[in-house]
Amino acid sequence: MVDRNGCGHDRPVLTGSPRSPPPSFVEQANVSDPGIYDEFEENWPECWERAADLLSWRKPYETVLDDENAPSYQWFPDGTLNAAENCVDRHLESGRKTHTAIRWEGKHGERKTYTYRDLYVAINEFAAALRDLGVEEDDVVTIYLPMIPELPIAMLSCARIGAPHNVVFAGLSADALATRMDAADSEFLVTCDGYYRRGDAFNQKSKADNARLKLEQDVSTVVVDRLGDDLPHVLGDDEYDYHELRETFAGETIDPVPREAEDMLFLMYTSGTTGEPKGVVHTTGGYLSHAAWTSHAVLDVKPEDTYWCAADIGWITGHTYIVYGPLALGTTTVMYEGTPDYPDRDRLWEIVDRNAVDIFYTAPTAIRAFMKWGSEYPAGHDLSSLRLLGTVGEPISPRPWNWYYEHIGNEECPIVDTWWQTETGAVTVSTLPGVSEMKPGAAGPGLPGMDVRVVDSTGTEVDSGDSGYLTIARPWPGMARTLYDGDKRFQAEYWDRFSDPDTDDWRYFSGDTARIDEDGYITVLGRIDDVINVSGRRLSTTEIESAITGVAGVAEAAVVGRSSETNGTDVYAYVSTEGGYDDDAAVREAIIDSIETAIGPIARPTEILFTPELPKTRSGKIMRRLLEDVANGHELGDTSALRNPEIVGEIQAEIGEE
Ligand code: 6R9
Repeated sequence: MVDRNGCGHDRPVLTGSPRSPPPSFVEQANVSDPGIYDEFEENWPECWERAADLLSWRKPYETVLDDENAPSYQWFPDGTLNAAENCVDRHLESGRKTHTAIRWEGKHGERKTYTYRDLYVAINEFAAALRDLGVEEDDVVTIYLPMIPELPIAMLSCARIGAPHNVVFAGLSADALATRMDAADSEFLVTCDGYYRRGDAFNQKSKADNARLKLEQDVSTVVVDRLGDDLPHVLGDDEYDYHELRETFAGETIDPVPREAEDMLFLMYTSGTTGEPKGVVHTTGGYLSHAAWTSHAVLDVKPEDTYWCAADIGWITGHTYIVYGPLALGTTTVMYEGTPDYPDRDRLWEIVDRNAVDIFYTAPTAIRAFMKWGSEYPAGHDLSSLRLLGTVGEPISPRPWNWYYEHIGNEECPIVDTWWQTETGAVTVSTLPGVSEMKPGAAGPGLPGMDVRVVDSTGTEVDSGDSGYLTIARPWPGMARTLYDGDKRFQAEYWDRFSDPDTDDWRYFSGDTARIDEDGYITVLGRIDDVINVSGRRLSTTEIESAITGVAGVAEAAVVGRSSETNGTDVYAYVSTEGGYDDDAAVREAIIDSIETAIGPIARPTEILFTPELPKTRSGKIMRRLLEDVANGHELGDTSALRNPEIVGEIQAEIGEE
């Protein structure tokens, strides 16, 4: 742990004071035996049977891991199963027919509840409809839907008939949809007329129509009517109404297709280093085992819980922790259509209160927003049902961590800071909430069975306290198997950097840098491209950001490099302050002081620019690369994929005035 100040208070530290899991949590935790780490270690890879055994297999597997063709590993390769059967059918058989599977909270206060039986009926009927449209096993079905129940229904219907789904986040553009459908050779699309954004009806179908015009292949399209009279639409050739299809196939049942464990369950496009999206391939047996296991061991999900992962299903977090993990365990998963501040900034806490949510999982960007809005919003609601909190997606620095712990968890809920990626499928690095001490600012050690290593540029493990590249030296069940555009790119993107094929020594490289402490806890510092070189010294922009966000009054910060004749690169900081703090001069001084204290004068920014907001992607990640272009006066690329594109112009105007 690094605490250069010794005193704490509002000073930046990389990790805060450790906290033990509350005894009341440990008593009831799914996993509370610290021996689990040794148990996995001594019994690897068979230890992963614990994950696979959370599922129902049609044909039991005999082999756990086949590493013959590494790094194309195969997990449980001789077993067969069906993901939809695991997420739905088997819960009916175990007497949970009337248990709520999905609780949907609509943007304007509408609510819908799907029991496991309702979900069963829906996915059978829609699976029958898809088959009737010509979808065969292994055909890729693209789903372009916002957070409405038809999204998980469509995913599970595809899984039922063995058709891999390719969910494209609803907020992405027509071009992005077309690129992904083209790359995946997808001839089927499930979309909707539109959805509500803020108060307005937003036309989704016109984006889908534009995408289809760009494609060479014919595309059969199913349209869900979300908006009714608020946005009338007409169906063209080869377009079908979802609700009519459901009526046509009412009462129909479709036997779940047994899939080999290694058969593709879905495809998910994510951004890569080259700008060409990468189609990450996930399989049925390994992915589902890892999703279920981590929901059980890390998120402590129990069938009787009401569990809420406040992400969007259009990204991997929603796939694994809104749909597959929780439903495989037979729990109640909450799905929320809207934004955290609509109609007011207490919307999420109102939902937690009314549904007596047990587990809440969100992203640091949301937590920083809650902190900025003020603790009076959660304080107005009864959050005592909460038992566990989680974060994912970005590093969380100690200040927001502590705010979350105190104001949402009432110092009674452990927080799991879960590091993972689209490519890892499910959580890879995190504490086990019923076992491990938490260190605010550090995600934790690798999960049992994971071999996470922080290495230098030669692949040698760094000493504790040092930083390096975050790699994984052993395979795991939920790992991506390949990229849809080929094994070659898969190997080049993730394996070539640190592996030695001659000795069959395979190392997965995450693209992240991290520091590891004496207990093996990992603090993610950023992507490799977040490292800047100032006067020959390597600095992590994330580390500087952590120092800035440790200052009272600061809400968020993004640090980028600006080319400089003297230093090679200068530190350029964008900062947004909390409401109520408008004395920029005082905050500026405190920021400089804080950075100099945490890292040294070398990291002192040459420029600190105050802005009301930072530009963010729709999944909430700060667009640092764009800010870097702004700082350097470069021409900007397409900003339409941002959640708040208008802020970029405001920042440019501000810079221009200086
Ligand atoms: C699940 C998800 C992956 C990248 C990853 C890393 C960052 C995710 C994090 C974290 C620090 C955490 N990241 N979790 N950084 N602490 N707990 O977000 O997948 O969208 O593919 O992003 O997100 O940089 O490499 P994905």
